Amino acid sequence: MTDSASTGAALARRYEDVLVITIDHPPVNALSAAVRADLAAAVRDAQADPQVRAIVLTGAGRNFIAGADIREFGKPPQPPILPNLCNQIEASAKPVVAVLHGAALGGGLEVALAAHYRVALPGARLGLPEVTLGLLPGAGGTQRAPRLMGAQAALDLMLSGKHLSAEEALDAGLVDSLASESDALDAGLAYARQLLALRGGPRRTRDATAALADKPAALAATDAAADRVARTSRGLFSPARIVEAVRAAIELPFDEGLGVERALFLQCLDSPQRAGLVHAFFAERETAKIPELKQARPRGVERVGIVGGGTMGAGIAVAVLDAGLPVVMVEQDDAALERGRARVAHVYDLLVDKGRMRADERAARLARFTGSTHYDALADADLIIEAIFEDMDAKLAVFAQLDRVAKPGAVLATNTSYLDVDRIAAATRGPADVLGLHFFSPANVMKLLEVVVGRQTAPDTAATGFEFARKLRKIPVRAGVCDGFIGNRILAAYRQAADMMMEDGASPYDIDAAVRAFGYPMGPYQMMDLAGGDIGWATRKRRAPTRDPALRYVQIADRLCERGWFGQKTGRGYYLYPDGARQGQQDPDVLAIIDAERLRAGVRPRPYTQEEIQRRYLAAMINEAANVLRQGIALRPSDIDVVALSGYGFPRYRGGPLHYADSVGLPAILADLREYAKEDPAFWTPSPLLVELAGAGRDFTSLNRAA
Ligand code: 3H9
Repeated sequence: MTDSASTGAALARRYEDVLVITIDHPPVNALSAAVRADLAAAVRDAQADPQVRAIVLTGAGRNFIAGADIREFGKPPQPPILPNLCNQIEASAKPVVAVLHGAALGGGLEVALAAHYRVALPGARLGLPEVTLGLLPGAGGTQRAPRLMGAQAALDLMLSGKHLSAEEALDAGLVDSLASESDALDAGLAYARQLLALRGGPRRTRDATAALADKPAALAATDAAADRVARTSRGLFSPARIVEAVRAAIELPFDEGLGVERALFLQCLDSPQRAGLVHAFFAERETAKIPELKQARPRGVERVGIVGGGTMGAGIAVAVLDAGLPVVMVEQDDAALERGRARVAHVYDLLVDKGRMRADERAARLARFTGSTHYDALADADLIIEAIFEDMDAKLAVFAQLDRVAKPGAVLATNTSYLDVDRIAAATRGPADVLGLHFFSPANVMKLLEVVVGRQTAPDTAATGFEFARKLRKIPVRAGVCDGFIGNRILAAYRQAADMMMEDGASPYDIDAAVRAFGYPMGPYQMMDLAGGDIGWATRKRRAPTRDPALRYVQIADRLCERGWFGQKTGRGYYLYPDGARQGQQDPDVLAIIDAERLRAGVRPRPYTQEEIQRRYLAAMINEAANVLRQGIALRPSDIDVVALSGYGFPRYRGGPLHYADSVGLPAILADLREYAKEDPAFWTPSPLLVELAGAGRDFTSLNRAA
């Protein structure tokens, strides 16, 4: 090292004839305006400095560069814009080597593709995940990636948003070499010195021709991708634009292709889908910021006990085993325990059969699993999760046992989806140690975890729930105690709205189609058929004595259940499933039952447009969400959005119900609710929070900022 010239966010330091530029912009070196300006200045200065013969680009901390600064989207662009910076790097007269470690994503990878050589360190993750934010790689990525890896592989990378390991990136042609050093500076200097020794000069990606040499094959790959996108992208805007940009890379000279990319990028940037997806990105990172984590440290969790080996218990066991923790499962008898063990093993068997897991990995996970029919086996557990059926008395009996056997300081959790966690906690001598951990089925797959904090739950117990979720790579959302917590409580409201529309004239098929057209993967009646009508039926029967008589009760679901039509598992529900078909067919008998119910209830059916179905469904959802927020059951609006997105199929590009409400405008939602309330004030009365916000000209986003 000889001298040093420091800028703010990009530090330039010369090591003899090699200038190392280190992006230093925590937490992830995102390419903010300051970073771009500093990087541009450092590259420019290097051209003029006769002592510099090569440039190494690297990132400080754990990552190279995680991409454009997502927080700048939607604000006026500040020069230099990233595509120009990439062109400037590529135009350097001195060779530029990018050393990739940690995340080299989006604009970060695009900077690397504009460099002349790329070296990846072990553990590096490379990707162009812009599609997950409603964008396309807009700094030359759609033009340079196909020139290095071919159209097919580039399309796969950009349309999936997946990350490649360093080895995969080498195989794909995205990087030139894997470093054996784990230090980015050493690796970069070694590569640059070798390059200079071999008299290697700039080698520009824009000039690479080999990967696109077979033009008919490249065009065929884009045609196939266009077909696939049309079939599978469910209303998403950016995937088709990505395909268009890659086609330009094949057909047009480089600079013209860049022009096409820029125009398409700006279209994506302006789209409401981009706003929804970026909202979802940040919302998912906000949920873990809870007051309890500021007040207390989580307790250590090394051993986990699970009571119950049914679908939920087994799914939770798999999630815990996958996180590298041991599990002891307790069931009431040997047969039930054996079924629980078999369910766990079955998940891994399927993965091995599909080639997604090696047999030795399966064996290692199962080796961490033990079972017992005695509660005493839980004496060592730091966290015990009860996952038995939804019956308060049965749960109270389990918690009485846990109270007896759990070691001091163990956290006791219930996986109930709606029962009163405070009542369960009160059955123990240590209610401060009790919380709810509401997993979603299949528990080893679904990302959402509602962490239910009861009246007496201690801060360190709540913090432990969040830390445990992090270990399991789940998205934890803090929920207060109420019937159904956040997700199921809001679900009950919009299902009720759907049922009322069904009795008033819309068929379940109309409602499902409208909800799918909004962007859900399936409608509420398809969902009920999939989950099994018997579960909801049992709940309704249990709740019948305490049902609010002022609320309308639609009995159509009960009529189907009385016939044993529980959905897919019985071959019919709202739909028919002949010969075990997964895709349901409309059932005239169901329509006849609905007609009979309308007669019985004295309802004269009327037609519903798709738009009206969607507006009522969403209005019910948003109104209940506002009540959930007002009562402090959710900490912030964006937490509710995350619950809907990651647990209930709300279309991600719409950002979640409350982001959607803001985009429609709260006065419009309120006007709908007031209109519907004329028919049925008990159900449709607007939430006082909604009235207040709309009256003050505010939106839900303003509450996010305040949270
Ligand atoms: C793009 O590049 C467009 C270009 O093609 C064209 C431009 C013209 N910006 O996730 P973490 C924050 S689009 C701003 O918890 P991890 C994040 O919010 C971009 N902030 O850490 C969080 O903040 P806080 C394409 C960002 O270790 C903190 O960093 N790139 C950005 O679990 C830590 O994040 C992507 O889509 C950003 N780009 O995971 C990559 N990224 O602490 C997006 C993160 O206040 N990022 N933050 O809550 C990721 O996938 C993950 O953050 C990463 C680290 C894997 C990097």
